[in-house]
Amino acid sequence: MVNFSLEGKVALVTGASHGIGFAIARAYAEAGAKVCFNCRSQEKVDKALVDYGKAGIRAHGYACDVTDEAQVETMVAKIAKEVGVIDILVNNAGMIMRKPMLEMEAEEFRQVVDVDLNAPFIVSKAVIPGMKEKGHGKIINICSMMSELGRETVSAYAAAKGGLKMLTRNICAEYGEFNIQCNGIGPGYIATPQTAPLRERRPDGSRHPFDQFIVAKTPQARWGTPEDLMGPAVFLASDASDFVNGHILYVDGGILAYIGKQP
Ligand code: NAP
Ligand code: GCO
Repeated sequence: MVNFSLEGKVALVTGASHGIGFAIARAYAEAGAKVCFNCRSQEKVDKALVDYGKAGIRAHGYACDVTDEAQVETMVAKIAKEVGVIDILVNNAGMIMRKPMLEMEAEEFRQVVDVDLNAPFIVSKAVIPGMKEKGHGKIINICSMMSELGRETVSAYAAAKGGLKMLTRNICAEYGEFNIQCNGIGPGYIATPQTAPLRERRPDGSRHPFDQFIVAKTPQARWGTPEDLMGPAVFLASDASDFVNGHILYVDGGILAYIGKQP
């Protein structure tokens, strides 16, 4: 029988105080995993722990800036001591800055790349030794439509998410022989705080032009929800995907397959 269970596995989902990360962590708990998450402040960790509790999940929360190698190494060691050696890592923490390149400072570009690309390298590098020792591991990088497509004002984010697609393939290449599978999930446009500005109603109550654009570009004619990502995330974390490696699974309602509705 195909095994989708995560019973007895230790999962770390970064940046999972809410949004996509929270939904993936919830799915993992429901599939039997021990769930760990981080965000940047203890205050946000404490608030998220209440939210996990309300969802019936006993999560383990850690304050950790994923761009800080020392903090990441400390967090991974604490998890190993308090919960167990990590079997499943989801590099979910991310940020976006929407500005035309000519208005973006180089430091701002670096900041986005630091969170969206350097941090998945740092966290993966911290957890792979434990996975090698255990003889198995699952790494899932949260990529994006921008891993494949450009769009005005998101140069740093697209560069980082494109790089994250290739980091995914490189981890597959280097650690596949140790029974570590590294894949990506490429969400389409998902209704979370990150995309709230793109869905805000106009003062006259009409829908945001970008909201209308995305619905026209999506064959399923709707924004995705964090819940749409739960099943794909469980699949890629489970034994059912043991021979899937270096793959980016797009969960986008068909956007990448579609030229867009004729106006
Ligand atoms: P979100 O609402 O912006 O949440 C981002 C999370 O990342 C927050 O919990 C934040 O934690 C955490 N984070 C940011 N920088 C961090 C750092 N330096 N260290 C630790 N945690 C950090 O994002 P979302 O919409 O749920 O998206 C989650 C992931 O999916 C991101 O990688 C995003 O790029 C990707 N994605 C989103 C969409 C979409 O349409 N929403 C589509 C494709 C891909 P704090 O609580 O500390 O701020
Ligand atoms: C944007 C959006 C997108 C989504 C997502 C799409 O400004 O275009 O924020 O980048 O976040 O990455 O897959």
